[in-house]
Amino acid sequence: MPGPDHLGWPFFTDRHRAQAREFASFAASALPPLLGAGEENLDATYACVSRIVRALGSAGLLRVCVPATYGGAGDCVDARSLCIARETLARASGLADFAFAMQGLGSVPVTLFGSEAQKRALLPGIADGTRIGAFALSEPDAGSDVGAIATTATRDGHGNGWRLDGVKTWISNAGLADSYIVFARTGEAPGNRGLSAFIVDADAPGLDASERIDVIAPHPLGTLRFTGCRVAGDRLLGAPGEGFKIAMATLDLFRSTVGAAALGIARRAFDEAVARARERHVFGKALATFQLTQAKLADMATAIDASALLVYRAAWTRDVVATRVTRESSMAKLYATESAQRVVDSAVQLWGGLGVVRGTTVERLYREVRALRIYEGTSEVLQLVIGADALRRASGTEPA
Ligand code: COS
Repeated sequence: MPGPDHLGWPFFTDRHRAQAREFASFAASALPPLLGAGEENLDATYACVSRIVRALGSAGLLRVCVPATYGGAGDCVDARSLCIARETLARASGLADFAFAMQGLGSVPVTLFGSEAQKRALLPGIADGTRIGAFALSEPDAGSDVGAIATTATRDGHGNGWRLDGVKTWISNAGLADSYIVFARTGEAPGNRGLSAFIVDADAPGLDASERIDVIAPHPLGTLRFTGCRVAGDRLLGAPGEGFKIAMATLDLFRSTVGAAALGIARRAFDEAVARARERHVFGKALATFQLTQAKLADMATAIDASALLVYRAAWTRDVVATRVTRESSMAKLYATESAQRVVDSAVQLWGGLGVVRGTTVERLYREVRALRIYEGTSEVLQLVIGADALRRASGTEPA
């Protein structure tokens, strides 16, 4: 896999370029034997993700998810490193990207808001791949509308513990994770302001994580049911009522990385399209010689570069300027995922009938890219966020 040219852009340091090489080398040599029949059935998919997490951990590649003090790589979690990792892994395998991403999403709330004891308990295992993480925000009636969360956390009357009741769904790594970051209503105020976050161990009494959801690009996904689930008082993350802020700050970081995964998928689709256009002959000449093909490739290449600019602008801004990047990460995810969908669709079109045959790479990419426009903020929610920000800026009331 050739090194992407964009690593020469001024957003990156030599450390990022070295990381990109490490992830590319893992994707090229260690990953293929781990994938096996990962899509054959859900048991195989779950087993495959476990294998990938352990291997990423053993190779030291999960260290970028965690600060150095707790077994990680840098002083703090670096958005550009996460984006490079996801771009590189997604280019090779959606499942590998997923396995990596969840280690970050399932631990960054602790990195950003956890107590020293919580960080020491959770983060080293995330960094070495011996502990699998998960992030449980969505519910059957609360996905985009976080303020509608109905899962409750009430004081359990025993010491300072809590009792969780409710249902979380669309939870990646449900049934596989060792612990979940769970958002629940503690009721300090209505809506967004009455939520709190908890670290809940997989074996907590009253937690059922057995229900799986089978999606078009299989990955470990399921529903969590909490019935009088006991959580100790020291598992509250941050302060009561801070849950919405914790969720949004985590998503500010991870939305750029979803854009990066989309970028990796788009790059792979582009490679496949170019290869097909050069090999395939129609009307007596290579598909690549037709101007219509070249126009398609031009649109794909331009969309890829524009996505890369938005993704790494957001990541660089978070790392270097260190401001809130709600707007930048929303733009990066919105643009990169929407355009990756079009790039993959064009690649399928260039592959013709073979493009929809189960088992071809572009067919897999077509299934893998779709969910990215939905999870961690639908395209429509991101449009709302960007639009509201634009209006605030115009009226001079933008957030600090
Ligand atoms: N970091 C820190 N604080 C943040 C924040 C962030 N990124 N985003 C919002 N906040 C704070 C705000 O500053 C505000 O605090 P004050 O009330 O003290 O001013 C508070 O949180 C509420 O913010 P806001 O008014 O912007 O929230 P909205 O109710 O308008 O947010 C949307 C609505 C739709 C934007 C939000 O619920 C959202 O992003 N939903 C999508 C969630 C999602 O991605 N779901 C997918 C499942 S996760 S896999």
